[in-house]
Amino acid sequence: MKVYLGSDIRNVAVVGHAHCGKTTLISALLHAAKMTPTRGRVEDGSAVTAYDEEEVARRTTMSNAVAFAEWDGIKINFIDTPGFHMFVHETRAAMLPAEVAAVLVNAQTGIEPVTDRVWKYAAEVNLPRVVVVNQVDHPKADSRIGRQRMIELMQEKWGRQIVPVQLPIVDQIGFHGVVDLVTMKAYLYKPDGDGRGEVGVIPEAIKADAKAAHEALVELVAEGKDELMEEFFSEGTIPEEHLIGALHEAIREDRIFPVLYMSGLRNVGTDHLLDFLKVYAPAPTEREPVAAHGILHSMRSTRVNGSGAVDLQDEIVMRKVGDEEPLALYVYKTMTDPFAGRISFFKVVSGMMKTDKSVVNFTRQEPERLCHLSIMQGRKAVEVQELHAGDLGAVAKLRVTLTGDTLGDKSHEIFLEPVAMPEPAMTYAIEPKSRADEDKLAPALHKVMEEDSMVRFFRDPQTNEFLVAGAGQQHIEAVVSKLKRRYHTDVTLKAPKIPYLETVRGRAEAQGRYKKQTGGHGQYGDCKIRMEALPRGGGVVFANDIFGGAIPRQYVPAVEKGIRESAARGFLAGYPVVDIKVTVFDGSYHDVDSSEMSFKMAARLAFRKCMEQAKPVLLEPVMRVEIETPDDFAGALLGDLNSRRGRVQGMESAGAGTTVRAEVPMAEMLSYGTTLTSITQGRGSFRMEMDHYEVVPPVLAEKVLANAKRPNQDELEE
Ligand SMILES: Nc1nc2c(ncn2[C@@H]2O[C@H](COP(=O)(O)OP(=O)(O)O)[C@@H](O)[C@H]2O)c(=O)[nH]1
Ligand SMILES: [Mg+2]
Repeated sequence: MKVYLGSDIRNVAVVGHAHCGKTTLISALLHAAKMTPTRGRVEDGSAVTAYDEEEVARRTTMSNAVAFAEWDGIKINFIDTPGFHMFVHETRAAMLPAEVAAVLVNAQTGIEPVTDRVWKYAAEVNLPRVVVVNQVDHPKADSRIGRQRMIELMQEKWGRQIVPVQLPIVDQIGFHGVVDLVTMKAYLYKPDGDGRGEVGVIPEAIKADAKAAHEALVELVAEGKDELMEEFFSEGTIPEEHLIGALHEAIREDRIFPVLYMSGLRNVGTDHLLDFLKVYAPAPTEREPVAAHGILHSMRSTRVNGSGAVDLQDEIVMRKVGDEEPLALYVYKTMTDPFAGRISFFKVVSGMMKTDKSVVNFTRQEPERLCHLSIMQGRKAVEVQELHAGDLGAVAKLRVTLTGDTLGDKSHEIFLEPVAMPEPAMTYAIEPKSRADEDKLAPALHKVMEEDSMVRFFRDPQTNEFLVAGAGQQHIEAVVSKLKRRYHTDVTLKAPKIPYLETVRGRAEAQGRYKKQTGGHGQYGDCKIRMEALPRGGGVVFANDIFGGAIPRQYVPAVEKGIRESAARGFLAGYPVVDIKVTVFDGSYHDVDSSEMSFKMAARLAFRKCMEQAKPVLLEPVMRVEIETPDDFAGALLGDLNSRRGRVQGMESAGAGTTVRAEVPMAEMLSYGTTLTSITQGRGSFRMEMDHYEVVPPVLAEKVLANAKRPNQDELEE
C-alpha cells in the first residue's frame, strides 16, 4: 500500500437525508477508481460502506463507515454517514475528521429535513461544502423540481454562495453527462458503465446556458479578490489556471458552495466528481490549525468526570496539521467485532504515526500500543506501515481507548473536544429469555455500548427490570437484534413502562389519628392537613401552619416525612403523586405515647383521606413529536396521528417532504416506528422527546388503573 502525504489526501464526509443515495454513490466512486472489481449495491449488501448486518437487513446506514479511493496520485477517504434524524449525531461526529462535506441533495425531492440539518452542522464547524445533486437520472427528477428551481431553492436556504460548477446533460436518452463550467468541456458517460467519462462537445441545446453559467461562476469567484476582479474587467474573463486556484481557495474559505450533478446508481458523472475533489477540495494540511486543550499536569485528577466530559480550565493550544508537529490522534469511531475485537478509527491530527508505536491515551492517562496500523475499506482492514498527518487510520485491540479520546506523544499532551451526544429519547424494558441469556446480557450490552455511545443500560431500582435507553424505537430494536446476532443473547423487548403520575384536581381537609395501646406505652399521633392542587410542575410542597403547639415542633418533620413518603408511594395505582401543596394546620399529642413514628403514621392516614376527597386523577407524559414524510403520505399520516390522540402543532414543507410537528401522549407512540414505516413505505422518520404531563381522559384512566396494581395499603387503624 502506497504511503500518502497529508497534501495528497482528501477527507470527505458524505452527508444528506436518508435514501438520497450516499452509500450507492460511494460504491460508484470506489468502483470508478478501480478499488472494487464490481460496483457494490445496497440492495444485496455488497456496498463497501454498508457491511453491518443490521444496516444490510434494514437497508439503512445507522453508523459511520469509511472507505478510500486511490485516484490520480491522491487518496480520497470517504466517510459514509446516516441520514435519519435518529442517527444524525453520528453524522455530526463524522464532520470532525473531515475537511469537506459532500452534501447530497436528492434531485427528485430537493432539500429534505436532514439535508438542511447536516448543512447547519457543517456550517457550525466551518466545514467547506460541495453540493452533489444526486439521482439526476430519476425520471421524476426534472418534472418535479427542475434544475433552475433547485438552484434557487438552495440559494434561498443556504445563500447565494451556492453556484453550479457543472451543468447536467439530459436529453432523450436521459442523464448521460456533465459540462465542466470551469474548463467548458463536456464529459459523456455510458449509463450503467464504468463511471469513466469521455471528453465530448457541449450539446447545442445547452451551449447558451453553459456560457451564462460559466460567466456567473467566474464573476462569483472573482468577487472576493481584487486582482481577479481587475483581470475580469479588463479581459472579460479569467484564465483557467487562475480560475482553478481561486475556486479552490473560495471553497476552502466557505465563500463558494459549488454544485455538481451525479447519478450514483447509473454511474454518470462519477470520475468527474473524483477529479473535482482532487482539484478543489482542501487537503488536511491546508486546514487552519486545530484548537485543542493543553492540559496542565496538576489538573489530571479532575479531568475526566463520570460522563467522559472534561474539565476545561486549561489553556488552548493551536496544533498545525503537519508531520513536523508532535503526534496526536483523535478517535472518532469504535467498532466491536466478535472476532477482531475492538477496532478504533482515528484521525492523525498531527505528527506521523508508525506501526507498532506506543502512545499515551491522554483522556484516560493510560499507555496504548498501536500494532498493525491499517486503513479501512469498509469492514476490511488494509495494513500500512505509516500514516501522515491528516490521514484516517484504524487499529485493533486497544486496551482502554474509546470514541472521543485523544492519544499521542507523551510529552505533548493535548485534548480534542469530543462531539457531544444527545440524551436518549426512549427507554425500553428488556427481559432475558433464559438464565444463560441473563448471564450474557450485561457483558454483551457493554460491547454494544463501546461502539454506540447513545445506548444506555441500567436496572430499574423499583422493579429490578433491565432497561435499555436509546435514540428511538428503531435504534433499540437494532440493539436487540445485534445482541442476538453477534453475542447470541436472546432478549424480549417489552413496551416501555409509561411513567404515569398522580395528582388531585380539588381541595380537601382531613384528620389522621394514629393510636395504639400495646402493653407498655402506646402510640399516639394526630394531625389535620389541607391538600390543594398546584400547577403542572409544582412538585410536592409542604407547609407548616401550626399555632400554639398543637403538634410539638420536633414532630412536624415527621408529619412532612409521612406526607412525602405517601406521595411517592401513590394513591390510585402506585404512581407518584405530584403538583400538590399539603399544609398541616392542627393536631394533638400525648406526653408519653407520642413519637416520630406515630406522627408519620398519622400523616399517612390523613394523606389518604385527603386523596380520596380531592378528586385524584392520573397524569400521562405527552411527547413532542417531529415526523418527516414525503408529501404523498402526509394525509394518511395525519389521519393516523388523529387516532392516536395527537394534536398537530404545525406543518412545514421542504422540497417534496413535509415535516409535521405534533403533541402525542407517550402511550400512543409505543410502536409508532412500525406504523410509520408502513404508512410511508419506509421513507418517513420521526423523533420525539418528553414535553409535559396532562390528565388522562377518564375512560382511558380506568383501563390503566384496572391493569395497575394498587399500592400496598398499610394496615393502619385509627
Ligand atoms: N434513480 C436513482 N436511484 C438511486 C440513486 N442512488 C441511490 N438510489 C436508490 O436509492 C435508494 C437508497 O440508496 P442508498 O445509497 O442506500 O441511500 P443512502 O440512505 O443515502 O445511503 C436505493 O434503493 C438506491 O438504489 C441514483 O443515483 N438514482
Ligand atoms: Mg446509506
